[in-house]
Formats: sequence, structure tokens, C-alpha cells
Amino acid sequence: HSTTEAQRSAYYVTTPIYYVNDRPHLGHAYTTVAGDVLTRWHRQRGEKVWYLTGTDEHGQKILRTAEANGVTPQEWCDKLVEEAWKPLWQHLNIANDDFIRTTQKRHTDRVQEFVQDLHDKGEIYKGGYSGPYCVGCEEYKLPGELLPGATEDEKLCPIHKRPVEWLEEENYFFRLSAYGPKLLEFYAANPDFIQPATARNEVLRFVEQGLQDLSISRSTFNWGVPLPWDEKHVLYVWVDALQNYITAAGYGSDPARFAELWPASVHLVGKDILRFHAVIWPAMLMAAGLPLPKRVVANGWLMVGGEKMSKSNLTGIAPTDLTSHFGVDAYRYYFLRAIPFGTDGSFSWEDFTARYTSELANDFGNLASRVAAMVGKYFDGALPAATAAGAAEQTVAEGLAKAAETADRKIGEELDFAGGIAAVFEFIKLVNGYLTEQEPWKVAKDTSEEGQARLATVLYTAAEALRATAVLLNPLMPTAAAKLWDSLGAEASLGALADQTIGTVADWGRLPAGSTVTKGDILFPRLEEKPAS
Ligand code: ME8
Repeated sequence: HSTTEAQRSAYYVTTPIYYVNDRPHLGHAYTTVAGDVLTRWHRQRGEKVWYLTGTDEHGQKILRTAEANGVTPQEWCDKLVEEAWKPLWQHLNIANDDFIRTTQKRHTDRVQEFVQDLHDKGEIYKGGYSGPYCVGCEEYKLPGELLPGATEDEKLCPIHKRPVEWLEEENYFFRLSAYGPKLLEFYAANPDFIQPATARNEVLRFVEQGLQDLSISRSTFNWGVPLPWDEKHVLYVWVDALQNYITAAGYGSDPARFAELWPASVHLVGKDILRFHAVIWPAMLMAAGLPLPKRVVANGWLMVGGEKMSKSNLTGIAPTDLTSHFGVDAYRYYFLRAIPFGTDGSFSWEDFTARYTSELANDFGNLASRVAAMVGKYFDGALPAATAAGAAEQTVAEGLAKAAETADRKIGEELDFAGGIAAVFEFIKLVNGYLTEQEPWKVAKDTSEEGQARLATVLYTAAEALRATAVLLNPLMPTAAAKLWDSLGAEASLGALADQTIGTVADWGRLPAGSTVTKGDILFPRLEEKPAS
């Protein structure tokens, strides 16, 4: 990157825009929390960041749900967005900069211009298609991937395990097949475009087999964006949905903003929608002559009983069922810490409880409250200076440097959240070990000048380690980090927690002696007994 480019472009992260046929569950929150931590991390680096999420509101799935509930699809979407989706993101402390809804005019107008442009360029033609369609996926399926159903004629979607429908329609088609070679060339030139490697390999194999043209319109229902040149057709919901990433970024409406945001830095997607993002979307952008996103990163599935947690399988657990027990910070922590990003995983109450108790309450929370209590007890809450630092203190400072470097690389670059969080918690362990070894509560009994200097040094070292920990954990657990920042009295000397940068977090000695340390709220209170179920 040249300096000018780096200054001009923002770190732009997107989530999938979720179908609002139902309420959000743990799976949706998983991707959105990951994106939030990623963007907060880059913000904490001092970069300009833009985080987009939103909702996918067209198509047959939404239409049918609305009909079944006796309301118009727009009414249904408005209700779900306002009553379920937006409140959840607020509850989970998601700091998105925008929320796009595909029924907004700022989106539909631009979508019509985009497809008209492709039509004008000869990328779209009229044809016919018949094949099995899964409304749950909003996708034509290939006969070979279907599972047998209850009768000989019935076939099931491999993801939803529900019967597919046979669709036969006159459609418009996008010349996707022409883009296979160009896509393969692009993947080869940009080996990091699709991550993780398993996802990349899957896409490569798929494209190498040869692509079929893509049906991009439907004429048997009208809940969608009308094709500007043939209003009997609405645009296929996926083609409409993918464009949210550019319509929200100012494509066709705000050139300066679009230049700053596009191409996106990272599209976060579940592995089920990888092909749409890594094949169809790049091909459409190529056809339109627009730059391609820099990365598409696929997360694995949260599983229930060996199947993908899903609304249609009725296995969706509401995030609030867990946050009401563990709290929002612990929730944000648990899923990213417990499941390596990119692989499938499942949630268990026992595992969550165990991690909460040992890692959050004991290792981290107790450390913070012990240090604050000792500074209160021995120094009246005024942080003493480290006048007698030696090798043990050096080890803590070095441990911090290593943790900061590792976390920055793993979270900020590799999206290895579990690895990055582990690095910070290893540092917390190191500080706990340091206190256990130094035994400040014993040193305190030595009233000689030397003894008091050692006591001051040990407590300063622990508090300074906590100062850095608050910064490193702020993107992941903003509430706990803010409480810790507060209890260290850091704001008065160092300013707002949000303004601390990752680049300076390991500069040892930033927290000034004399800071007012108070015993704040307990960061992670003991859990109540599990409610009887
Ligand atoms: O696919 N585990 O919307 P959607 C992990 N509207 N992540 C999960 C999950 C699970 N069990 N279940 C859902 C759509 N997700 C389209 C997207 S984008 C232009 C259009 C997450 O409501 C995961 O990120 O079905 C997945 O990709 C997304 O929710 C799908 O949400």
C-alpha cells in the first residue's frame, strides 16, 4: 500500500445480511460478533474502520413467512428488524456503522442501475430453466447433491433436510459460465482471497468443474426488485442481496465514500454461502468492471445434535438465553475463544460455565480485583512507582510484548480469534504466576525501605499489566475492559480507552504512578446455579 492509498481507504468489514423470516439465533450472532471484534480491533489500532451489517428482505422465503402470518412482507420485515434484529445487535454491543435493508430505496435504486448496466453490456440474456429449488437456501440445487426423501419422488436439500421444489420458469440469465477462467486466474493471483484453505479448495474444485449460467430473475411472484427492462420479473434474491455491500458503501450515490470503502477488506460469511460470495459475487463485479473484495472469510457452523443450528430446523437458540445467565462480555468471549474460527463447533452449557469460571472469573476477574484491593490496602489507592524493578518485572514486560504482537497478528490479520485471545490469556496467566511468586501480601509485612520498594514494584507491575490487558481485551469485551480501565484510574492520565492504540499497548510504563486505583465492580461475578430446566 502506498501511503496515500492507506490514508484514503478504510478497513471495511461486512457480515452476511440475514434473512428476516425469523428471529436471530446463536449462529447469526456468531458471525456478527466476530465482525465486531475484528472491526473494533482495527479501530483500536487507530485505523479508519467501517462495519456493515443488515437484513435480506426479498424472496420467496420472506414472502411465504409473511403470508403465513397474515401480514404484508414489508410489514413483516419492519417488525422483525425493529423488534428482533436491531435490538439484539445493540444488546450484544455490536458497533456497526451502518445497517442496510434490501427494501430501502438507497439499495433498490442502485441495484436496478447495476443490473441495467450488466444488461446493456450484454451480460444478461433471456432463457428458461427448470430444476430443484430449495426455498430455505433460496437456491437452485444440482440433482446430484440432493438427499433421498420420504417417498421416491421426494428429494431433500442437504442443508435444510427439507423437500426441494421443482421450478420451471422463463428467466433472465447472467453469463456466469464465461467467468470461470477469469475467476481461476484471480484466485491464483490472490491466494488469500478465500479463507480458510479448506474453503478456498472447495471453491477451486467447484469452479474448475465449469460454471453454469445463473438464473437471475423470477416471474412467479413479485416480492423483489423489478428488472428495469422487464417489470414482470423480479431479481433473484441473491443477486439483489450481494449488492448490499456496494450500495451501502455509496456505489452510484457517493463516489468519494465509495472510493474510500470499496473494495471491502473482508466479507465474513458462513461456509454455507461461500459460493455466492467467492464465485457469483466476484463474477458480477468483474462484469460490472468493479474491483473485487480483498478477502472472503468463511466461518464454520454452530451445530446442534450434529446438524447446523437453524431456524427452519427449530434448533435456533436465542442469544439472550445465554447472555441473561453469563452476561454479554462472556458471551462475546466464549464462542470466539472456544471454537477455532473456520471450523464447526457446538456450544455446551457445561463448557461455557467451566470457561467462565476458570478463565474469566478466576484468572482475569480475580487478578483485577486482587490488584486493586492491594493498592487500596497498602497504598491508599495511589498507584506507587516501580523503583526496584528487576528480572521478574522484565519477564512480565516481555510477556506483554509477545502477547500484543501475537494477538495483533492473529486477530487483526489472520482472523484467528481463538489464537489471539489465547495469547492475551496466557499473558494473564503469566501475571498471576508473577504475583504467586512475588507474594506481595508477604512482602507487605517487610516494613524496611527495601521491602516497601519491592511491594510498590510488584503492585505497579501488576497494575501496568492490567492497563495493557484492558486495551487488548477492549475489542472483545468492551464492558469489562471499561470497568477495568476505570478501576485503574487510567482515563485521567491516558485518556479514553478507545483512544489507546495496539501499536503502543506494549510500551511498558504507560500507566503513571499516582493513578487513583479503586476497587470497581467485580468483572465476572460468580454464576448463579443453572436454572432448573
Ligand atoms: O444466507 N453457525 O441469510 P441467513 C454459524 N440472506 N453461522 C451461522 C449459522 C450456524 N448454525 N446459522 C447461520 C443468508 N449462520 C443470506 C445472506 S448475504 C449477501 C445474504 C450465519 O439468515 C452465517 O454467517 O440464512 C451464515 O452465512 C448466515 O448466518 C446466514 O444467514
